[in-house]
Amino acid sequence: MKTKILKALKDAPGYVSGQELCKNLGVSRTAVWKVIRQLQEDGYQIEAVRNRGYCLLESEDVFTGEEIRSVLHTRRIGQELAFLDITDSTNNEARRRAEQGAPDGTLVVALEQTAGKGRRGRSWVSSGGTGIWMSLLLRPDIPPECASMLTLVAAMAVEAGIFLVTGLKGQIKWPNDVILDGKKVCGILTEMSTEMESIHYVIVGIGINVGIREFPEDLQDKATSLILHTDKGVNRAALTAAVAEAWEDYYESFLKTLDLSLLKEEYSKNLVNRDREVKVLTPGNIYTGISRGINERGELLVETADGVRAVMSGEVSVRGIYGYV
Ligand code: BT5
Repeated sequence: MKTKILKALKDAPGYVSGQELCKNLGVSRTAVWKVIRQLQEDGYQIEAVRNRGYCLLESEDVFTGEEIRSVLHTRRIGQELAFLDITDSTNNEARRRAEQGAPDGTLVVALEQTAGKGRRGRSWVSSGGTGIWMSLLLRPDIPPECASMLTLVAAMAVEAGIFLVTGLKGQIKWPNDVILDGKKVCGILTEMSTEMESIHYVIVGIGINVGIREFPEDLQDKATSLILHTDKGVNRAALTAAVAEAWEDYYESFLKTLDLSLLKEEYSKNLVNRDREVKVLTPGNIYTGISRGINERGELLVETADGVRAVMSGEVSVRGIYGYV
């Protein structure tokens, strides 16, 4: 009912009468009034005027499950949505839900993570109310070796979502970062559970720094957040919805070919180090070359003196010659 009332308020050009809400939803005036109170507590500014009804005033950045639902236009992602005030990691929460049978497309979002994860046991700074910490639960019918490409698909969706909502033009650092002005604004962690040769489920975890103004010292040189690049506020619900919507479009292209044939050109165009010299760090070897974009399997093509090498993600890091990017 909360979502329905919020939607009615949003859709109305001015006031919506309490009576009308009661009639349309088949509930009492007190029930409507209670929901209005809850919405006000969530941060919505709702004006209540005798004989006219309720009117939703412009609200800055209300970040709740209801708000996401009210702006989300997806076919699958987020139709099942869990919005939590706090959790250890949205990837862990999505995994727990997956084990309980949560459907494909389930979206888990949290205001705060107490144990946000990066790749290979690294941690992800995700303090309360400063970012979008979200995980998509997918149950795709694809071979396990294709799953790492979903990280690249997610990076494209984040880059597109950020541009749509803020006008800021990010770039992608292969394979899993979105970069703004040379620093990391988003990281992606894809995890999966396999059964024999097939995928049981995949979890794509996305962390977008929105309102962090100061980072821990060791991250100051390489991390940034959206608020540091715009003087307008960033609406987190709108951005969550935009990323989910962009994800669906890119994912559909991926599913057509089970690779990145249809996406590699756009991905490569947005690559931060395209046609520049990069350093490839593998466990036993470091070499340099020119980054030339990705191939259809999502491998980074690096042109070296001995020819073009296709670098697989995994144990590899790629750095610019002069620093992180
Ligand atoms: C990543 O790993 O970039 C993946 C981050 C995924 C986070 C999301 S949040 C929602 C979901 N739930 C989770 O628990 N995780 C996902 P990696 O490439 O390994 O980068 C990790 C490194 O980035 C750390 O070692 C730090 O150096 C740096 N870092 C940590 N927190 C950061 C932040 N908030 N912004 C930018 N850089 C950060």
